[in-house]
Amino acid sequence: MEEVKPSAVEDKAAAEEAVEERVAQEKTEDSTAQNKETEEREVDVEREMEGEVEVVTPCPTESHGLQGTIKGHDLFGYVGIEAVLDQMRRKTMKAGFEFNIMVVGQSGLGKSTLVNTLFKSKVSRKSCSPNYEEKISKTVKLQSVSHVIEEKGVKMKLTVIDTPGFGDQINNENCWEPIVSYVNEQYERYLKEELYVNRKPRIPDTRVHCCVYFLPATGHWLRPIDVEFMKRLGKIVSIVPIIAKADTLTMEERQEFKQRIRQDLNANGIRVYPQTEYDEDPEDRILNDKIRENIPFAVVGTDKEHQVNGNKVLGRKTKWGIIEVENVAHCEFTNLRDLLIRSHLQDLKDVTHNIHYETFRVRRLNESNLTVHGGSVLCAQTMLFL
Ligand SMILES: Nc1nc2c(ncn2[C@@H]2O[C@H](COP(=O)(O)OP(=O)(O)OP(=O)(O)O)[C@@H](O)[C@H]2O)c(=O)[nH]1
Ligand SMILES: [Mg+2]
Repeated sequence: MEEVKPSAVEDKAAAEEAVEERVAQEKTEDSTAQNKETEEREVDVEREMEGEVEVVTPCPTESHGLQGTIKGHDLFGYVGIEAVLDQMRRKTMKAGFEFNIMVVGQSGLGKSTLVNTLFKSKVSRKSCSPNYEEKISKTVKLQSVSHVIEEKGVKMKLTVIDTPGFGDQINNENCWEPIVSYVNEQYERYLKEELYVNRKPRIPDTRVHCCVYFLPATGHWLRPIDVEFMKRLGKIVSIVPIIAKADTLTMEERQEFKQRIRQDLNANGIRVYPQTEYDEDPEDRILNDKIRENIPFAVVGTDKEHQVNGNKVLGRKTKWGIIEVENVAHCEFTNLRDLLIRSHLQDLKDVTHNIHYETFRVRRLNESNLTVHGGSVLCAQTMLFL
């Protein structure tokens, strides 16, 4: 049996005591450190509240002075930038917007009917009214009628500028002149408003955003009056040529006529909307190329509804059946409506402002020998009023 020496027992007891002492000391040190840390954190919070400490949030991308794009997945959480679209939508809905459309073509080509079909309301008065007083004169005299159309809370002030009498005279020489003058007068008006020192928060916009030119469905080619009109007006306004009363042509005649018109437009250097040079990006180009390949749209207008297979459709009833205006197999009315309202309305306004009005503005300011440096804008305004 092994003998336990007293000294060994004493040693063990002493060692155990030392361990216990060290653990106790460590515990005390730990709690002191914890207390210190807590105290320090409290001081930080206090200083932060007093604005003394700058809290720096780590940045996911270092830009080093270069412009970078921080995409949604790089953000720490939802910021809400996309809500700006709702804000813009709400503002536009409150303020509404203006759209001014001009219709040009010989009497009886269906201008009023087509505008009423486009906006599904009586926005253009038909001239074949039995009331003599209401009969429109047969000289080129421009008439503009405005209506506020509201759909799903969005208000649009639509102005239809009619040109009764265009091309109706025996001598149609210079019959486009009143129309050119009207378009330029609206630019002039806008320019004057822009040059005021105290401008209106919103300048009333009477500029022609689109000119729909009605070609009679002759099946031949462009007439000299069509060429002359579109050549001149194409430089100052967005022109959309259409074949009116297309129900009078067979499908083959329609295709041939369209082809011939496109050739004539090219041969005469006529610029119609949408112009290739104003396409903003490749996506725009693809969409607009499809439109360009298909112009002028062969359309049919009506203000009557008929029953077809139990559904009410806009159409023209003949002895042989109903020509459905909104049926793509019957005519290209929906292509025209899509272009003017559903896909390109804002672009038509942008092209008017950024291209046509801008060209006019530069020319007018140059003509008046004006500069727009600093205070000389006032001088521009004074001179334009003289
Ligand atoms: N076949 C056919 N007739 C149409 C079409 N659109 C209109 N019409 C008819 O053509 C006639 C003249 O239509 P309007 O819309 O008054 O023609 P407009 O060009 O406004 O005539 P003005 O105001 O005199 O310049 C009316 O009897 C219409 O019903 C169409 O697409 N096809
Ligand atoms: Mg009319």
